[in-house]
Amino acid sequence: MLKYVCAVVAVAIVGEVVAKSTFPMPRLATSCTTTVVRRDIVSLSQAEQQRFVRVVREMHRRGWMDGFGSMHDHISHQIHGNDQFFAWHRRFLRHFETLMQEIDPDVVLPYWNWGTYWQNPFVDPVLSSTLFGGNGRSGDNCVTDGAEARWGRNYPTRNCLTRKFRYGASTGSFWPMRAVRDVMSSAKTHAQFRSRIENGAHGIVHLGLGGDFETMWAPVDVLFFLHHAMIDKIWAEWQSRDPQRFEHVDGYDYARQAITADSIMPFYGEDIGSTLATNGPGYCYVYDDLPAPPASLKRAKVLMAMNAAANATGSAPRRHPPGPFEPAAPAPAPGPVPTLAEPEQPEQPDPEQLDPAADQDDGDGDGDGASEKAAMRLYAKGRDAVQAEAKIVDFAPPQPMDAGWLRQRHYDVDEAMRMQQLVDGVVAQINAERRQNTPGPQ
Ligand SMILES: [Cu+2]
Repeated sequence: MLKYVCAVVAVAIVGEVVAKSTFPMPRLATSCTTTVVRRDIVSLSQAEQQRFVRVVREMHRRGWMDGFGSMHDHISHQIHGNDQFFAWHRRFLRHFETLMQEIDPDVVLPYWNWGTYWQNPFVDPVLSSTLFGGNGRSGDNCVTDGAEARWGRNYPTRNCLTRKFRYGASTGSFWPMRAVRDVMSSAKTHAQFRSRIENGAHGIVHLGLGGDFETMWAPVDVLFFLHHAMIDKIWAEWQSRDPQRFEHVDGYDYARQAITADSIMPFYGEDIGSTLATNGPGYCYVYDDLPAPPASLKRAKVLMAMNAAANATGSAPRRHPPGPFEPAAPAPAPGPVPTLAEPEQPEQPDPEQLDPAADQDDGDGDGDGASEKAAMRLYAKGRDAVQAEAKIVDFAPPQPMDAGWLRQRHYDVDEAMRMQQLVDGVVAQINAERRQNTPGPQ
């Protein structure tokens, strides 16, 4: 009984918070007029990158990033640490992408392939001032370079957008794709795959960037959507290995109820089955280096009919549990978003900064302790610099995620430890191969 009362109070509080940061929630289309390709952001032309940045700056100006951060935070326990994770985030990304396309219909959400520079994210162009900027500045952790330089946020408090790298100047290592693909091969069920990815490759990026990025309102940072597009792509690749995975899911929701493709996603009120094919109705995208899901999925056809019927009657989307969030109609005037300085004009990308060989070693990290300093020096050297010195220095695996941090954010500590062992093993293998000068896939 007490639990029930608490839930009602929580919904009332949520309703108030969201009322301050409403943003549009367009219904998804019932069919695809075109199917777009989501690409690695570093493979976009400079003009395409600038166009994307213009759109997300406009979304920020309208207060929509606060809306995404608030929404994700308020239902965080329903969408993490259980098997709604992949489907719900796919829907959330599509929500973001449809709002992007309201501003510029030709812009597509790119992904951040953190696997490219997993052993040295410090030199990743995505974290450079050309794209999404790096660490927050010392003192207040405000992001001051890149597309989101001097951005403010209104959720959960009025503040600047922050990042606080895990080791001072360095995020620490992320997961090599080889370890991700080991998980793809070993996980046979959706629930296994979800748990291993969420508690491994996914979590380490949130923890490594720190600041707002390691909180449940992380979607105030556009980079959240690029990171989760990578997670979504990893799910899509695992799905592509067995056509059954485009039609069925298994596992449990936060209330330990078994989930199926008919289960309803929190907030959106749509069934999980509607998310399973990225090229299905309402989603209409594929990834640049993955095969498109087969066109003749039974499920997609059923959904198309269901959505068409819902649109024809104009009925509101179903909700489960009673959704605290209402679509904004019409969109309210956005509240003032604090900024640290005058908004900046989009910068001309510096081709130098996109050069993977560019060595940005500052060599004097400000982390605590000698071992951290040593680790940071290693990260900062970078793969290319190391090779230029013609001697092999071992890559560092990602450092274990702190158990307290994991628990607080609905992660599974035991699974995270198993994933740590897996990635340690893969990185050891990569290092052994490099020492033998017989590099394998990374
Ligand atoms: Cu999330």
